[in-house]
Amino acid sequence: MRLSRYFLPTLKENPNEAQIVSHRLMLRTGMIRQSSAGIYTWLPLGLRVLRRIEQIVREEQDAAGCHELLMPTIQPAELWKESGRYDAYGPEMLRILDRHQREMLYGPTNEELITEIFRGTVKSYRQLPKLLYHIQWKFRDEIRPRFGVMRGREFLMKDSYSFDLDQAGAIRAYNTMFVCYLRTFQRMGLTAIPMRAETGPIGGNLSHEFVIVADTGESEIAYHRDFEKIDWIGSDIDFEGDLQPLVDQFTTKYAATDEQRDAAAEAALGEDLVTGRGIEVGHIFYFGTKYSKPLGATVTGPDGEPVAVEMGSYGIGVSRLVAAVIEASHDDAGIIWPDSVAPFAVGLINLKPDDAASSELCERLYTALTAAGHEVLYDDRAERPGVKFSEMDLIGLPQQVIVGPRGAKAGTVELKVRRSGEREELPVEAALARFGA
Ligand code: P5A
Repeated sequence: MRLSRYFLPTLKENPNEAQIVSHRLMLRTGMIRQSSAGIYTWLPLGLRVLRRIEQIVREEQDAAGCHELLMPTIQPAELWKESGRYDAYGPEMLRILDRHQREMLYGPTNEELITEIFRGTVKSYRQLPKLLYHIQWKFRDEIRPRFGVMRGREFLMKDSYSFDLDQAGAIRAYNTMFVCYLRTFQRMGLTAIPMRAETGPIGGNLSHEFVIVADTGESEIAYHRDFEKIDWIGSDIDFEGDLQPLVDQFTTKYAATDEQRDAAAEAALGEDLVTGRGIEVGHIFYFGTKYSKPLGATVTGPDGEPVAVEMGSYGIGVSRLVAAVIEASHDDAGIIWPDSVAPFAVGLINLKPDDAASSELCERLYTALTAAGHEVLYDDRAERPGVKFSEMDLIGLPQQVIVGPRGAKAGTVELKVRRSGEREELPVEAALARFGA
């Protein structure tokens, strides 16, 4: 991508309305624009990151045996009256009348809708278990939308739903998602700590929040140091096998929110206790028959009798994760994207586009890197070098390739690693070899 043709409306100054670093950096780098309170447009750079995060979430859901579908954003109120949540959800729900005066709503979550789909299609226990998910926009009329996409009113969620014949099956599904979540966040370079949680308006009696550690997190947390070993969950998980022992390794370790903290347990941990702040990026629930009973989602069991199916739901804040990754990975100069979610892998800086040798070399590098499968953002603009350096650091691409007239003449380029700041001058061929090009 040539920066001269791209749409990257960066801001020189820190926007006043942004109180936390991710919100500030997302506005400054031209990733998002506010449309109204808690509602944002995703500009090209932001959308790239959102899509990459979404894709990691999707791949890990698929690997866990979850099947993707896409439910609508607008739902009929009747279903929510059937479950009893229409009134219970209160003013957070955006209620809409269509032209026939029918009551509709913009979905804040989809338990009712998926249960309706299930009850109309699955009739026998032989068709179980089922795990379904979608990645769709939600609307919650939050009383205090704030911190940009961290707590928006419109936000992108991945929500999965499990259907099982009995509680043992439902717990298996819960464990599958539990492990799947650890893998998902790990791929984004995040340490996600599962914490016992309240079930709130979703319901049920078993629930975990997945919280990542960041100084600017909304809530205080305390946990066992072992949670920082994020690679203690391998990539070769057998989702068909018994995941309970693995889940137990996590759930038996100390992890507590502010309200749950236990002074005695913490004293016992001694050096192993870590305190910090956390951001909730995922939340899973087992709620049994809370929706299947009132909505009549039953299957014929092995003995021929109807059984209300056992359900759970499992959410990931996809748009929130974009901000959460930034909270966890930035410095004074700007964002530092982990490779797995970076909007482009390489930033190519042409320090003097009106120098023929520099521009020729840049074109060659751009073509070769792209051909080797790297996404390159090429700063070909006629801007001062200082502006180019600081903007490239600000948007935080993992690798930079810097070309100036002196190097172009000598056949060398400079490589810079954004995270460490390490710089190295190399012959062009050696630099290309680093990228497998
Ligand atoms: C689980 C999936 C649910 O809604 N129903 C379907 C269940 N859970 S939840 O905890 O309420 O939300 C799941 C995740 O969505 C993110 N999230 C938000 N992100 C941005 N802005 C918001 N206002 C917002 N509200 C929830 C969180 O990451 C949460 O864990």
